Amino acid sequence: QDLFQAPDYYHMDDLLSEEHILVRDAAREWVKKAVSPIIEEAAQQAKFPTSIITGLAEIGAFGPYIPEEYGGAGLDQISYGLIMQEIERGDSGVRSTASVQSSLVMYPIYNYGSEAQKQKYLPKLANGEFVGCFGLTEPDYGSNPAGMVTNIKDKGDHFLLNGAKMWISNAPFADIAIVWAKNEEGRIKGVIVERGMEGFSTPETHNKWSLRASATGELIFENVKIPKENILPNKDGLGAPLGCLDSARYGIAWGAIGAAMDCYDTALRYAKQRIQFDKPIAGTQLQQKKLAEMITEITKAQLLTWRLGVLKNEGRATTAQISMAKRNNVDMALKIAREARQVLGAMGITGEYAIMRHMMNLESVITYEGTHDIHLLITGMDITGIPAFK
Ligand code: TGC
Ligand code: FAD
Repeated sequence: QDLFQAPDYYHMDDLLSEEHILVRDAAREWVKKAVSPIIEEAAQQAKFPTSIITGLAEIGAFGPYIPEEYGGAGLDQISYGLIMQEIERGDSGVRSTASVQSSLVMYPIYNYGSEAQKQKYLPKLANGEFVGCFGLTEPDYGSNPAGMVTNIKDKGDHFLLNGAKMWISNAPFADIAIVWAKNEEGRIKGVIVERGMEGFSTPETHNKWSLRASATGELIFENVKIPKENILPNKDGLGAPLGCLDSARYGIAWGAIGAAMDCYDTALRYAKQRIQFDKPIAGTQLQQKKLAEMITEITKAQLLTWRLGVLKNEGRATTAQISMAKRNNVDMALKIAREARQVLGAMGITGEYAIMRHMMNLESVITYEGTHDIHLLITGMDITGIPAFK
């Protein structure tokens, strides 16, 4: 049974509108009903639970901020964040699916696509009929996507796409892929690749110890014929995929709070019930230190992220501000997961509780969408004006 009680130490709910609370509570209820009962088995079996796709669409997790005329939920950025928080409370892999679909597939089509592309893809992505993926990372270019070698060549009435992407969430079953590739001038373009195109394959990556309920794979392109109308016409250059990452990283900042909340809530309940030396372990100073530090860090992250949401709604959130929140919150959640696991003793290593699954998932979350180091370097560049990457 899912007993989750969300911590709200500083009355953050007072800062939310009625709509935010309605959207958040609907997502919370859906996670309790549809994710919590099945997610442990899906993770143990390393199988993406396809049954959740319709529910994700119903709670507005596919394109929360995409206008309703294209099938999106037409919500603001705080509602988007709250949905991600609730989903990641269930599992980071499920949140990954929603993040990729919304911010890495629908976002570029909505912001850089033609009207025909928006009409063709957005409503089907919003209702879950189509699932998409986003190919930026390559075997030799992870933190440095500017070096990518995947390329398109103009053949008159079409392009030919060649290359490979690696570590791509949703790749094994995605209906479409937003792929970033260089043209003959070395300019990065966004390409919509559809499953079934000749020369396009998506082998699955096996043996992960992290994000086991999310399917990860490669995207391989061998002379794939791309119709010219499948190129995103309205933005090119590295800034195009980086713009999508801003939106996804913002959602992850919220999502990580959800995972942290779940670990804290579980550890608190367990510590109050677990008797050792004739008293609850929650009554010992050592366990109180762990729990008190957890709620302090969650509260700080909630305040940081809510403020970021306000800035995002006003169109003022910068890439560097988003990096700070992604980096801080994922690191915070991972540390809380490790501490919470210890509070549970041996029980903490079993699938009876979600903590170890959260901990292992967060090892991917701290690496993808820009590693912990890269986000620190983005802050460093922002405050000094000097990029230290190169
Ligand atoms: P740099 O020279 O700084 O910038 C290149 C061009 O981009 C522009 N730009 C932006 N535009 C829009 N939004 C942003 N946030 C932008 N940031 C930069 C910039 O103005 C420039 O424009 P132009 O016109 O002059 O070309 O680029 P750099 O090569 O020095 O790289 C900077 C760095 C290291 C920060 C960047 O490469 C980076 O963020 N690397 C990390 C890679 C990464 O995060 N990959 C994520 C892959 S996707 C993923 O992990 C999905 S996981 C999904 C899930 O399951 O949830
Ligand atoms: P590298 O870039 O090789 O980094 C290795 C180490 O070196 C890291 O610790 C890094 O911080 C450090 N490092 C790198 N450069 C510097 C520097 N200049 N200074 C100091 N340290 C540095 N990508 C997609 O495009 N789409 C997806 O859907 C997607 N999903 C993913 C799902 C999972 C489960 C995982 C694990 C990854 C996914 N990724 C995806 C890839 C992810 O974005 C990359 O793994 C990430 O950007 C890091 O690249 P890398 O793994 O090649 O590490």
